[in-house]
Amino acid sequence: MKIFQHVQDIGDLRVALAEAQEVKRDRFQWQHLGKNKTALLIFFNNSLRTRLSTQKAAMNLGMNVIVLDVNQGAWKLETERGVVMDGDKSEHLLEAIPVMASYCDLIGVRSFARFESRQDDYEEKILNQFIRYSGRPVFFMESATVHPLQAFADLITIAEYSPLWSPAGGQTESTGNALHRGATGGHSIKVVMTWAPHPKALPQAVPNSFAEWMNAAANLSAHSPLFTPPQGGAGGGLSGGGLSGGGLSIDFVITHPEGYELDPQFVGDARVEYDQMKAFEGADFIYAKNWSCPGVTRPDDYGKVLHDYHTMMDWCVSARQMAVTNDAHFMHCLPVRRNMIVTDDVIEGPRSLVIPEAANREISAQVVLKRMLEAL
Ligand code: SN0
Repeated sequence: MKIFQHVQDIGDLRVALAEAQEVKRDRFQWQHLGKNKTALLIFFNNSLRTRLSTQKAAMNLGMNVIVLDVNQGAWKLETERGVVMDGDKSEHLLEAIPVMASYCDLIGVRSFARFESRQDDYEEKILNQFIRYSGRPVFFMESATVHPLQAFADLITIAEYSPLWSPAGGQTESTGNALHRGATGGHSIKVVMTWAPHPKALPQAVPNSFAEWMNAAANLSAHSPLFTPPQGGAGGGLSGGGLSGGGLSIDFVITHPEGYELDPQFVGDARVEYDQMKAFEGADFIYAKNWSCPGVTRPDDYGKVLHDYHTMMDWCVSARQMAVTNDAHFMHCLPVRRNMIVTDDVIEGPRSLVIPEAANREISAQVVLKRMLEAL
């Protein structure tokens, strides 16, 4: 793997999920791969999980890690060509990238949407410069439009907490939900991504990637079982047997107020439902996230918060909405603002998965770094 940006970069999701379980079984078995190799993690924005989990994943693989917080001690970087650099920016990204690349073997970059121009953000101007000028494999650690390490961890988490899936050291049947009968004769799970209020304008990267990965998983599972639970529990991995009923399929629904329509390239064939309560009915997984206006149906409002959040508080996920679900699990990528996105009781409740979901960030990062090391 040379670039990790979109779901297709990881290849067959069933293989990737099996590899994730293999990592969980013994995360230190590939230390030879990373020996004398260096990962450089570059942050233009804040991070807790991405920084720690990616660093840990690289260390599990025997790598050295260098972390650079561009805004804390590095020269301020100019990103545009043709600018007379007489302001506060001392260095150009076009020199900084090849220099940084000369000290490492793999590069991870975090650079959020700037909301200055929808076109610049959706063209991935910054990350594409790293791809073009570094000559190194580049993995996206939340770019302007995607957060694939999060979405992969989310998929791993959904697989583990789905009915009948019992990976090594993970969940057992008893924690799963009651089963629905799916259209294909197997069992289906309903996954609902819901917008929730927030005081600030947040990027669309997390919902974009979650939608992209869920659609890919749903499409795959419509044709053949996506999750084939490992038999006997202990082994994990590809050799697992299938479910007699044909495995699990995914019914994916997105709910948000009008104006927050996500980019069609990510929404794909997902069902969009503007009535949050209706969307929640019978759900097995609730995935909450705020995002600012994607500028799809309201181009002039790109990157804006569309309404005073005080008027949107009925979208905050609470016991009221959870009551109409199929005893759904609650998920959020974190950091989460309590009693804006979700109430204390729901996030602290027995169906909340936010901690195992965050723990799976180490696993998704390790699968990605392992694939990149194997391709060096
Ligand atoms: C980021 C986002 O994309 O929404 C990172 C999530 C992984 N979240 C924030 O910037 C939250 C900031 C805040 O003040 O709540």
